[in-house]
Amino acid sequence: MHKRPQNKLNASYLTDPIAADRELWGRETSLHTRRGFLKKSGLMAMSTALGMRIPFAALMPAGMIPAAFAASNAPDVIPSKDGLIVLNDRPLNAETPAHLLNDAVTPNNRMFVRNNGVPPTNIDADNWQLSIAGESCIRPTSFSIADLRARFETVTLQLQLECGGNGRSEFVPAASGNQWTTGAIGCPTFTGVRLRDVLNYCGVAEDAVYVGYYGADTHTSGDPDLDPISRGVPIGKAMERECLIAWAMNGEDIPLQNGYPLRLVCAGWPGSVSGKWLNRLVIRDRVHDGEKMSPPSYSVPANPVAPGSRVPNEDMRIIESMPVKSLVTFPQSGITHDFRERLSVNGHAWAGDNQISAVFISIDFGTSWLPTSVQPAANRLSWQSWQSWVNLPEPGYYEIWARAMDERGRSQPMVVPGWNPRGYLNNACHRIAVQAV
Ligand SMILES: Nc1nc2c(c(=O)[nH]1)N[C@H]1C(S)=C(S)[C@@H](COP(=O)(O)O)O[C@H]1N2
Ligand SMILES: [Mo]
Repeated sequence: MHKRPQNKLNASYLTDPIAADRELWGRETSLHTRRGFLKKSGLMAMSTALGMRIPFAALMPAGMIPAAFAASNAPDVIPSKDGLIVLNDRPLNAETPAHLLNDAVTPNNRMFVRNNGVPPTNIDADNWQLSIAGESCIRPTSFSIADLRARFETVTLQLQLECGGNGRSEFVPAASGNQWTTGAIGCPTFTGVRLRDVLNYCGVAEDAVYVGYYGADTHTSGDPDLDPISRGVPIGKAMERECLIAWAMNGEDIPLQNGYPLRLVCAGWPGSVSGKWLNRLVIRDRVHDGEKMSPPSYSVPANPVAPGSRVPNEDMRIIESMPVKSLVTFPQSGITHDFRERLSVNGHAWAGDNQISAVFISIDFGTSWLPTSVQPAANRLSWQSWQSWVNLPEPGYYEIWARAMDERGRSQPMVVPGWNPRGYLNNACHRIAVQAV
């Protein structure tokens, strides 16, 4: 495999009109002259490039170019993964195009892969050991997977995992790291035992603060003394009923790239807290200090900063619950549709530790919003599916935008929110392109 070539028009241009301009027309034309309206020449140029009219063009916000231009290249191939886009092959990082996430429960072959190091090989699941230790562990113990099955109640839950850097590609100035667009999210079912049952069995001391994980993957440098990643969660999160030590995904062995044979699943928080190839947990009397646990990793400025700022580590906070977000998973961006027929639209929405209260869609660049019907979650920390339909009034270019709101009334921004040095937590509305004919 190879590194993907940069898309000529990558998603960051969606929010950088000058760069988009330069890329599209070979010069800086100033696409828009006043807030909310495209300059006529820019508008015509866009319509020409799209090859169709934009009926709601006057409503298109400044600083945006059509979502149609963000379509990605043909996917690379990863064994046992279907149509995922490889962002990096060493370590392997691959995301799922939105239209391949249409299932209510994400299939194993469509679950994104985010590796920080090199996965273990020659895994012997029958002899896999998980040790529980740490300063605040009263009875350090080691378990085989058979021990876990025998000693604790087995539970199956549908749980959303989203990388903290999902959406990073849209930040301007660009943040380094995998340039995820929208596909570092999935919501399969996981089967295993509750983390808290195992921790309680091993005895959680009064002074316990955090639970950290270690996995069997190795550092890309090959140095055996370095961990690729070792993160964790505060003890309060670890003790929630939904935190699992899982050996199955959708009723099958967890795929190798997703942590076979055992992984931690602490859903609703950055995916990085859900350790793969799990072989050791530590109950800590302090905030866990493993690799990528402290700022600037998986941290954002405690207070908003200007784009491009340098932020000292002491001014950063570790990310906890992920923000409200949604995807349009049907139709696929770029389709052609007969404008006389209504168009079904559906997708999913999730909100970290919280529930979704509503999802709205817009076909006029966010000027008006239509309600959708939102399904209840399978269980806490599972995404919720939504359905709706639209009528496109006349032939031309349209975008469908989705916007979710959580139970606390917080909704997604239409533009990329708070710039941060590492490019985390972009929960801007998902946009797809549709051509009505
Ligand atoms: N041992 C280990 N656990 C890990 C990682 C890793 O590289 N090694 N990556 C983390 C990150 S950053 C994310 S987003 C999720 C991704 O899970 P997935 O690859 O199953 O989608 O796993 C987390 N757990
Ligand atoms: Mo991640």
